[in-house]
Amino acid sequence: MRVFIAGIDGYLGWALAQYLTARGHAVAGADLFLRRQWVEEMGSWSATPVVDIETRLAAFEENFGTRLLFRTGDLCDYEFVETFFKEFQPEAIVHLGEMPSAPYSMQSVKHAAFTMNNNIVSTLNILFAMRDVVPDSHLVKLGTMGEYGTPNIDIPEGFFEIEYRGRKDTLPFPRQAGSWYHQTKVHDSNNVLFACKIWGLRSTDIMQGVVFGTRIDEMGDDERLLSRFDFDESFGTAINRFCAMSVIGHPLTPFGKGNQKRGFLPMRDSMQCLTLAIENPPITSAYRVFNQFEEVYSVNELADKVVKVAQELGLKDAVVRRVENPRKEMEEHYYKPDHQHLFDLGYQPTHDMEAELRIMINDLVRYRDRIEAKRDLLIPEIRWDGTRQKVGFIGR
Ligand code: USQ
Repeated sequence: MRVFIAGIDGYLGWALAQYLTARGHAVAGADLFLRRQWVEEMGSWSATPVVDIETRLAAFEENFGTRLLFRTGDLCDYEFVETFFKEFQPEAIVHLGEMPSAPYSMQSVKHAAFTMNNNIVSTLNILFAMRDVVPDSHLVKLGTMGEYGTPNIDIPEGFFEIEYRGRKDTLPFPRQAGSWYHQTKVHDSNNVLFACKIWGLRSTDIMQGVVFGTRIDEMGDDERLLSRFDFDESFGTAINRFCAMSVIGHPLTPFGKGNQKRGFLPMRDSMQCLTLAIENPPITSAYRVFNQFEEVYSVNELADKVVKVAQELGLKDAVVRRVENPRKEMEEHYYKPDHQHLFDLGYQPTHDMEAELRIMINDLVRYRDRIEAKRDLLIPEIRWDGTRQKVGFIGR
């Protein structure tokens, strides 16, 4: 299948290009290297060294025996998207090309507006280019479990049946996003659903949980193929940050009570699930929603797991110390999202989180100096109330 990846230089995009190519798909992709710039703006860098795109592409060709069709360009530029689609004629389009960080979007009106524009317009351009160039292709759009928030009832996969004043309907489940970034994903979902309705497009909206991991097997021993691995407060996700902290003896930092729950999945499961969605498109025009995560954990449970594995690996300074929560979010809540659709397609979860953590921590020990050099960035300072000040320790 011809698969176009928007955001192919990013954390997931670069891994997905390898995963799909290894399975015989023809992959093309675009990127403007904004992720590299945003992390630099935060004063940080990836723990794993990220080589320039030419070196990445050369490594890809050496390892996979085929050259990626890559173009540098802005998904907010309609002409760029349309021209690329005309040239490549994708059968599947995976949209990973968005600004993915909640804290980054919460910094200022400039950052919130940039995130809104970048994410919503890029998706809109892809939808219009699909309509006009490749109407039979299938959009696999990366949304987020964070669109739902943490309601006090079970979370279905996108839609739910409701009866109100004696009448019944199936409607999109209410969204309660917790950051300007997460709000962009809600707006995207509305736009994708609408485009499917009016133009008969096919789309899978992936409500993905928090991803963790340094690698997938396809990367082998070639350092140039490794994913980027961010650990700063904006672009590092919770488990990834905890693993980075454990290797330099920095306390792991659950926010607030640490009982907030999320769905998590290792990068290798994210690849498996995205590929299942790509290889099993809806037959006819449809907007379908997959909740994509492996298991639900609280942040405290994760921190404890990371400490356990780190200590087993000889990192005796790994400890947990909760910090003030810079976000506005529920720290204790009900959380029960459904996730059946991917299992129906054959998803086999990795399950062994400790094995994954061992791989990650071993990888990161090699790059300890790069994490140590940015130690000062581990304690967050971007607060949801608009102020900016490092949070303090509050617990064990
Ligand atoms: N958290 C801590 N300590 C930390 C970092 C985070 O307790 O040092 C907490 C946060 O307060 C939050 C949870 O861990 O309750 C998850 O935070 P996160 O930074 O790992 O993830 P989040 O901001 O939700 O965003 C990440 C990705 C985003 C994706 C989302 C999926 O950056 O692109 O959409 O995960 S989900 O969380 O399911 O919405």
